[in-house]
Amino acid sequence: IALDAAKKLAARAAVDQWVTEETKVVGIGSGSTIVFVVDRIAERVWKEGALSDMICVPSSYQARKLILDHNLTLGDLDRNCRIDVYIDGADEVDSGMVLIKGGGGCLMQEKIVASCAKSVIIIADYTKKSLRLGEQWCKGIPIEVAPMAYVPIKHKIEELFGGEAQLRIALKKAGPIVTDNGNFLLDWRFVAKREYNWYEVNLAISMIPGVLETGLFVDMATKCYFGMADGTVKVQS
Ligand code: DER
Repeated sequence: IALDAAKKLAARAAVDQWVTEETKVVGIGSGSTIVFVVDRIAERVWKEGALSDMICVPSSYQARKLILDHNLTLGDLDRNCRIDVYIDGADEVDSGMVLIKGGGGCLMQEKIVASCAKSVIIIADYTKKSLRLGEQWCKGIPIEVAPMAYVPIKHKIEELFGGEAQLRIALKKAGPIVTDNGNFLLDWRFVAKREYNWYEVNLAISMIPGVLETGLFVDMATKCYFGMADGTVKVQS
């Protein structure tokens, strides 16, 4: 089946499993797969008259617009910081459920909102499922950095862990990508053959002055739903 159909299968399975009448606050991730999640929630709200007074907390301007465009109730962490379930995509999921996220450049807000949720549900098509990080996703691990510090941070990461960290340049704007938070992004292409302890890598990179957040989501996912090429949904937990 087509990738979008696989994404839709994963999204539907996750929403129907994790968004119930008891769900008061749901965190909405960013990217292309999450669109199918918001579509399904809206279908339940507007076609089935279900999930009344449920609040959706966005993880980006994109997620915020999705919520508004579907006339769902918009919330924020100021008023709704106890989130029942956070649903989001991923760029890659390894066998230990370590995630690479940030392909869409929203990793900082995604990690913040995810950290406020009781359950973190990841949805993806089959191309995101790997044994080892880097098998499928070749664009590197996104890292959100203060604009003034991207060069020293780049050097520090390469000294510590090898590989190459590249400033993410915009396609439809001259110059670097600027995130929703006004920061730059480095994409760190790590050494594929090298054994990394991702927990330690995440900590070490996070401690470099000027690093706001990494796209390594370690020990954060509760369950992952993969839409498979044969039309089935595989659940990893
Ligand atoms: O940028 C992000 O973190 C997105 O959630 C990404 O990881 C998944 O994007 P996709 O659903 O478009 O593949």
